[in-house]
Amino acid sequence: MKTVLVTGATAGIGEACARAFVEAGWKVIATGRRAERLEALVDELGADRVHPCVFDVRDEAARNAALDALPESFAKIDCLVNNAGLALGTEKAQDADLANWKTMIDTNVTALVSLTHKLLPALIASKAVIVNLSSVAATYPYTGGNVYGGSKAFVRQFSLGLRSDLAGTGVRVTSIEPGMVETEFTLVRTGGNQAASDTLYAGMRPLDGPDIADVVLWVASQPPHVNINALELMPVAQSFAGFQVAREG
Ligand code: NDP
Ligand code: 8X3
Repeated sequence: MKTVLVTGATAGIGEACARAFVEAGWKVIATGRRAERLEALVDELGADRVHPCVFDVRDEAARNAALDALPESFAKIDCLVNNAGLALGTEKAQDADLANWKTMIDTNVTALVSLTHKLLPALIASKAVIVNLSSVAATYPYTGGNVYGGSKAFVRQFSLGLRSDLAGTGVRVTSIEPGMVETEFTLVRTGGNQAASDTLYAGMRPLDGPDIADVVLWVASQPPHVNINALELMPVAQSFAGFQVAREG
């Protein structure tokens, strides 16, 4: 039975990935800060199939301690899903809170590369699949996307660079780049504003966690000679807007 490590499995896309992989016959190492949600996943899916790891991905000591303490039955990792991440704020750069910018970079960039670096020897040994959650925001800028989009552009380019470095190892790397997915993402981004989240997704059908989990599982289930480099997806109801022009006078 194969094992996947999913960061940010307490909500949204990561939680859906945990369920989808278990249903497909995998074991899951599920990480996140909210211990009670990970325990609920263990209760639901079984302690033989889910190993909970409670840590803040930005906390190097806690992260390394949890990874060093994986039980034998979860120690060989066949797939890493770097999913934990967030956006904070929708303000223009000139109005943004620098602390929010630093939190996004610490979580979406620094923690992701640190966890990946720690696991790389094991991932090479098992010829694993690495799936990184980027975003359409990596490619298409929008007002207020500033550092969030920049962090996801990093994730996309880091994924492609990893592919290059890992040539010949059998390790595969994929950047998944979704548009609007209704999860706790907007609640987190707006500091807990449920009305703002509801308004964003009102009157249209967004993607949901299971939609993305299906794609992640499909990527991880390809035969060993197939690498999906990058995969961008959106709800049908979401598409592209034009450039803006700041006119004088
Ligand atoms: P959710 O807010 O629903 O879930 C985010 C997950 O990340 C939670 O499990 C949370 O766990 C975890 N997480 C966040 N910060 C930390 C931290 N410091 N330490 C540990 N875990 C952390 O959002 P989504 O499921 O939507 O987002 C998942 C990924 O998908 C993110 O990288 C996001 O950027 C990306 N994405 C989302 C899109 C969307 O529209 N929703 C579109 C494109 C990409 P906990 O709080 O328990 O620690
Ligand atoms: C999340 C999608 O469009 O809100 O990455 O940036 S978007």
